[in-house]
Amino acid sequence: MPIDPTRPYDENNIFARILRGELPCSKVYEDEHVLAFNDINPLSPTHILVIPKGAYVSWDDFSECGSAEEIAALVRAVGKIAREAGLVERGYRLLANVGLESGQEVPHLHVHIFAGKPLGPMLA
Ligand code: IU
Repeated sequence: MPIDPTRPYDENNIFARILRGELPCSKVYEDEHVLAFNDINPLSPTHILVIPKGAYVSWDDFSECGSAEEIAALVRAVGKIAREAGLVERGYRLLANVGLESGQEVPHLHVHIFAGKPLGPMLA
């Protein structure tokens, strides 16, 4: 079910539980503000999710309420992860779903990194 991004942050969403260490993940990267892990149901050979450690539902509240440090950390982490995974030469795609019509399923902001095959047109 797509989530409503105007709802308050759900402290028990699956990514909050991963951040608290209550559930495992296949970790790719971590720093003070960011965690990244392999998507459990990859849609491309490389499919990584990059999330802020702060409690943000989507790009909407993050872009409005996130600190400059948190925002910079997320942006820099995405680039670093892609570079370190060797994705730059062939290219990659970033995606952040926001709310109902995007199909966002998990109500904690996540940036998808897709790579490893020709990704085709942007929208179905
Ligand atoms: P979306 O943008 O909210 O649609 O993406 C949610 C993603 O989270 C999706 O690609 C799932 O496969 C992924 N995911 C995960 O990696 N681990 C989980 O436990 C759950 C979802 I639930």
